[in-house]
Amino acid sequence: MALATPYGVAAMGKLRISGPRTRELIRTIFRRQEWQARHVYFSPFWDKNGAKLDEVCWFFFEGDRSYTGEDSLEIDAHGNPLIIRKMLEDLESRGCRLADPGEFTRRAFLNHKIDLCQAEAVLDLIHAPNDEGLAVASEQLSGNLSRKVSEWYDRLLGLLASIELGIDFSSEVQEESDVGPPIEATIEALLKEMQELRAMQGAAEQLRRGLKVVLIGEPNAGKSSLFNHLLRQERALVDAGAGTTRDFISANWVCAGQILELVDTAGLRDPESDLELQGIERSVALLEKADLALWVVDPHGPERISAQDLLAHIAPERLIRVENKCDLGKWKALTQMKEPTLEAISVSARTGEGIEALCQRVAGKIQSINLGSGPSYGINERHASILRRVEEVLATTRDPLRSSGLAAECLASDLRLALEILGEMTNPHDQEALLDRLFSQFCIGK
Ligand SMILES: Nc1nc2c(ncn2[C@@H]2O[C@H](COP(=O)(O)OP(=O)(O)OP(=O)(O)O)[C@@H](O)[C@H]2O)c(=O)[nH]1
Ligand SMILES: [Mg+2]
Repeated sequence: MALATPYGVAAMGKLRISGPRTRELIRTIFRRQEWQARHVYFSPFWDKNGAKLDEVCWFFFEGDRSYTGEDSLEIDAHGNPLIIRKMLEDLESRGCRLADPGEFTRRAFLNHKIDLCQAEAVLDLIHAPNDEGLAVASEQLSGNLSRKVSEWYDRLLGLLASIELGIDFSSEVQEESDVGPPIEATIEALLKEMQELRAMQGAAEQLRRGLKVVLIGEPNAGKSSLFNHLLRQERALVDAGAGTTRDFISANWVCAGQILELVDTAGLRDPESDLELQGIERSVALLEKADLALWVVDPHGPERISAQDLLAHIAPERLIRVENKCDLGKWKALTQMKEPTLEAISVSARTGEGIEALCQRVAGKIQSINLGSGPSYGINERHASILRRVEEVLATTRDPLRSSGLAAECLASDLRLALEILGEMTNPHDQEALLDRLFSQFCIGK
């Protein structure tokens, strides 16, 4: 059992229960002997001592139609943490146990409701920071990667079967005998497709991570003020003295329909202490990792940093010059800027002027940086490593095939090995350790 919604005051709190004793619980908690699966019921939740804890909606899923593959019960209670706690305590006293993180999905996998690629997609779906990430995860949950793997599996199996049946697979014979493309061509095609999918890993990882937007600039330019304004909360310390921010701070910033990681950094200048130097080094390291940097400038003061200084660490299309404190008057016209090629925008972190335009500019930049790079499969490190191993086996098979030919037994044994490795995509060997690692990243209740 678990609370599937966040703990705290809310309109509703959803409890999930899964396991063979679910029906028995329904009989005692709801005092009902008959009910239909997947129908909603509204009734009191009676605790073990006969007290009514709440009036709830509940529905039952029979094993073969549930998320976990076991009899399951969902209870929608009023979202008061006191009610939720009492219910959980009561369920515990009736022999239920709190679920581990991801345990419902783990059971779904162990009961063959989903394969491992789909279980990974559940995690991606819950954490996707943008629409594209949601779309890729949703496709994977509905089985696009599993289908691709199963198609490769069938093609390899077909090759193996033809070899084991003793079919001559030399090119000339194949052309005449109409038993499919020559084996070398099939292996070549498989290798190409696998490499193409594997190449999507970088873009897929980026989708999972979300984009990092870093605020950078000289001390006192107003980076922390802008950080707070964009987040709509007083998150970072702001002060009239220079060198206020020492260590970087990051927070989720919802902009342009995406969850971005916004990072406030220590101001760049000649450091006055070792501690400040460390902070500045971190700022530069963050700039190098940034998907986008907002270079915050106070145009009313002397500018000691030039665009060239920053462009040594980040590409120009990823840098926006933000001229802050425009409420004090635009002292330098944008056209008189030292770096006319760099995009600039005028804002005030104090009054909010120009912030909307800044958000739109950020959204446009993100679109143009990412355009066309969207992966169609949510390839992760595990998938890539399996594909790499399969490709190695297939490549060692293909090379002698090209030159001198390969004995049928060797070819068959290579193909069997490739099949075994590929099978790990959806159904891994060393299950326990791998599942522990995967499901520990889930929330409780999923
Ligand atoms: N008038 C005006 N003052 C601002 C604006 N933004 C920031 N300030 C002021 O500028 C000073 C420095 O602001 P911070 O946000 O701490 O600047 P910072 O860039 O984070 O500085 P460090 O952390 O020292 O690098 C504070 O006194 C702010 O109130 C603005 O848009 N207009
Ligand atoms: Mg600061």
